[in-house]
Parts: sequence; structure tokens; C-alpha cells
Amino acid sequence: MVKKLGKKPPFGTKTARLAQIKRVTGETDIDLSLKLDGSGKALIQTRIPFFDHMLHLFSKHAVVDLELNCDGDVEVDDHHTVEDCGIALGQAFLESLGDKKGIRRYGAGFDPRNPFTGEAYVPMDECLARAVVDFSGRPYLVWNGLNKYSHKLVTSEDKNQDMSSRFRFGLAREFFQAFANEAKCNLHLELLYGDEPHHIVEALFKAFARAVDQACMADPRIQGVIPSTKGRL
Ligand SMILES: [Mn+2]
Repeated sequence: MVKKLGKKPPFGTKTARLAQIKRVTGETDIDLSLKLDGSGKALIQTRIPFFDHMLHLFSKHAVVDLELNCDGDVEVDDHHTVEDCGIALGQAFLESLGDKKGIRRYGAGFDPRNPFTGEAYVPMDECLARAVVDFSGRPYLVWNGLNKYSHKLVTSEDKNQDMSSRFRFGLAREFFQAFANEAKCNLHLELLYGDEPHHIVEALFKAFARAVDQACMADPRIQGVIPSTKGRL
């Protein structure tokens, strides 16, 4: 459900774009609230410190307010918590976007403040990640340039060296796949180059955040218009 709390809506939309998700399974218990037109405030508790760090910087760079509490079976491993948080966040985006009237729809590196900069490219020291998103109503994840970092190929030495290696690229992929499925968006993530695991995962989350922010932005030229020739998204 989209809650209408009387907050000031963004230009081009009639109501504040908010969603609250309560999702309980045998593996996780999630409470999530999202304010799409927020200021980057986050209150995150997933019991996985590295994942908290990723969701916190996602909120900051997507400029959304996100409260997320997940009580999951991390004693088994981190998989259910990460995947289910991706599901809940994707559901929250789908709900808060509503009929998608007036949104840019595509987050593809265009920033109206600086149209010559592809801002969905995010560097993180030695690495460069790119994210492109389309809230098209169709789920699809492209995960390019990351297969050599698949968890199957990470050595046990790497896995044990720190939290970002333990978080694993395969786990990040589960999150993004779950988000794309539930938000019903095309999400293309690419690592152009990089080496340090923490930098790679963080650059992916930041690029994802920037692309999502651009795609959800209200475009004053198409106020009240669904950005599709099909008439629905
Ligand atoms: Mn970091």
C-alpha cells in the first residue's frame, strides 16, 4: 500500500511518494518504510554490518529516506536476509512510484544539473562501475563484468579476509536480482574495472543509487504523463 501522509509531493506528482512494507516468512521478518523524495536519511538494521553500510550509502546517493529492520536467520547465513531485503526494497519502489506518471523512467547517466556527465558511472579509487535502470514494468538483471568475481571463484583466503569479501559478489547479485524482480525494472550493472572487493561492491551500490534517483525523478515537461507510448508501465 502507498501511504498518503500529507507530506509535500514533488513537482509533477499529486501525492507524496511513500511505501511501507511488512514482509514475514519463516526466514526473515522485515519492516521497511521508504520516502522516495527524501533527503538521504537512513535507519538500517539487517544484522549484517557490511550490508547495512551498502543500504545506508544507497539511501544517501539515491536521496531517499529509508528505514529498514530485518530480523533474519543470519545464523544460517546471510543469503535469506540479503535476498529478502532486495525483495522488500523492490516492492517499496514499485508501490511508491504508483502509476509512474511524470517520472523520467530511465536512469541512464543524465543529470539535468550537469548534462555532460554520466553520473551513473561511479568510481571508487581503482574501480569503475556503471548502472542503468528502466522502471519499465519488466524485470531483467544484466550483471556484466562480474562473473570472474563470482563467489565460486573467490578463494577461502579472500572470503575470510574481511566483511566485504564474506559478503561476496554472488550475494550482491542476489540482492539486485530480487530488486529487479520486485520493482519490475531492467537493471544493468557493469564493472568496467576494479580490484578491491569493498570498492567493487560499494561502487555498484552507489551507481545503482544514482541511476535509481535519476529514473524516479519527476520531469516537469511530462507532468501527469506516463512515459511510454504504450500508455502504461
Ligand atoms: Mn565503504
